[in-house]
Amino acid sequence: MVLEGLGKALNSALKKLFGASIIDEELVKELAKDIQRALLVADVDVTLVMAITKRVEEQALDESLPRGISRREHIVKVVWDTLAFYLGEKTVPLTINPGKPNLVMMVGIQGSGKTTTVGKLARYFQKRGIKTGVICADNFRPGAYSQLKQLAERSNVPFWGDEEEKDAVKLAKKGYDEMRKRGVELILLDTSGRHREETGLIKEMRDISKAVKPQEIVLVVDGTLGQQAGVQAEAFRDATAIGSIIVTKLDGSAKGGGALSAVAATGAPIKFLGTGEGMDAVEPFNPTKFAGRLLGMSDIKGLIEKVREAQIEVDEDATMRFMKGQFSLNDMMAQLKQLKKMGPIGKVMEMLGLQYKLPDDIAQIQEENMKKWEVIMSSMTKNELDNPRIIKSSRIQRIARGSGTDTRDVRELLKQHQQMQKMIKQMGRSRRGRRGGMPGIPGLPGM
Ligand SMILES: Nc1nc2c(ncn2[C@@H]2O[C@H](COP(=O)(O)OP(=O)(O)O)[C@@H](O)[C@H]2O)c(=O)[nH]1
Ligand SMILES: [Mg+2]
Repeated sequence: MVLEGLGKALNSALKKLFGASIIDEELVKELAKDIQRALLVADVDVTLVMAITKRVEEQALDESLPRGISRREHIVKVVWDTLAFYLGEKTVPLTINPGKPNLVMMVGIQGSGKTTTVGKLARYFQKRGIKTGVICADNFRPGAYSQLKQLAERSNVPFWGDEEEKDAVKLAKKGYDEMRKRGVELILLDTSGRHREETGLIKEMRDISKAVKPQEIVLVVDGTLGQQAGVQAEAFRDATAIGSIIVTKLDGSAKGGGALSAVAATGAPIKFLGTGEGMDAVEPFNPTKFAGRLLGMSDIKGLIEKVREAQIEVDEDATMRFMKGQFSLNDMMAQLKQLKKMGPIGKVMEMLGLQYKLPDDIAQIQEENMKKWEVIMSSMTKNELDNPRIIKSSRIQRIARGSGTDTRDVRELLKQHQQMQKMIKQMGRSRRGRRGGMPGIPGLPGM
C-alpha cells in the first residue's frame, strides 16, 4: 500500500470529524492538528504543513456552504482539495507522438530506481499498444547491462546495449539509431547516474541530451529520501525545461509524503509513481485521485451523492437528551429509521472509507421488526415511551394485549432498546467527553 502510514493517520483524523455531531471551531482546530501531526510524521516540510492546515482551517467553517452540501462533506472536500492542490493539482501525462520515435531519457542518482522504472514503463506502455524499446547507456555500474536486458526480455520489449562501449554518449546515440531502425515509438534511455550529488548528475544529463536530443527527460527520485528529494528536483527543474519526475519506492516508505510534496513544490510535474519492486508497480500520478486515496476515499462524487441522498439532519435536541442519558423508545425508532434511510450501511461506510462496523444485531434489524415495534409502541403511554425502564411484566402483558402482539415481542423491543442505550453510553465514554454522534455515521446525533 502506498503511503500507508500517512493515509491511516489522515483517515483517522477524518473519522473523528464524522464521529462528531457538533462541528465547531474547536473540532476544526483538532482536525487541523491531527493533519499537521500526520504530515510532519511523513516528513512534509513544516512551512508546507502550516500552509496546508491554514487553508483547511480557513475554508472549513467558510459560511458560504454550497447548497445541498453538509458541513462534513464540505470539510472533507476542503481537506481533499487542499492536499491535491499541494500535490500539483493536475495530471500531466507523458506525451507520445504515435508512429514517431519518442526518446525519453531517465536520469537520477544511483539506486534511485531508474533501471527498474525503465523496465516498468516499457511494460506499461507496451501493454497499452505503444511499441516500446529500452537502451542501456549505463557503462558504469557492473551488471547494469544484464539487469535491463533481463527486464526487457521478461516484458518482451526490444533492448539495446553494448558491454564493450564505455562512452555513455556514444552508447546513447547508437542505441537511439538502433531503436529508430526497429520502428520503436517510445524509446526509454537508461543512464548510469553514477554521481551522488546534483551537479555531477546535471552535467551527465546535459552531455547525453546534447547528443541525442530527448523529447523528455525524467528525473527518477527515491521517495524514501523524504523532503530531501525536493533538493534534487529543484536542481533538475532549473537545469532543463523538458523535465518531469517519477518518485519511486513510495511503498512502505514513512517519508514518501514528504518526498512527493517537496517535489511537487518545485513545480516540476510528477508523472508516475513507483510503488513496489514488481514490474507492474508503477502508476500514473493523478494528484486529485491520489489525495482521495490518501484520505481513504476513492470516490468523492459518490460520497457526496450518497450522503446527500441520506441528508440526515443533526438533531441538537436529541443530542442533548442523549447526553443526559435520556434515550426514549421514540428516539430509538427515529435512529433506526435514519439508519435504514441510508440504505445498505456497509456500502455507505465503504464509500466514506471508514471501517466502522455496526454491531451485527443492529445492522440486521429487519423492516418487519420495526413495523411491529411501532405497533407495540402505539399501545404504550407517553410515560412508558419516555422511560421504558418502568415497563415490567404486568405492563408488558397489557401492551402485548393492546397491540395484538406477543409478550415475547414486547420484551424483544425492550431488550433492543437497552442494548442501544448501552452502546450509546460506551460510545459517549470513548469520545473523551466531546459531544458527538455515532462514529462513522454522519449526522446521526448521539447514537
Ligand atoms: N520497494 C521499491 N523498490 C524499488 C522501487 N523502484 C526501485 N526499487 C529498488 O531499488 C533498487 C535500485 O533500483 P535500480 O533500478 O537498480 O536503481 P538505479 O541505480 O537508479 O538504476 C532496486 O533494488 C530496486 O528493486 C519501488 O518503487 N519500490
Ligand atoms: Mg540502473
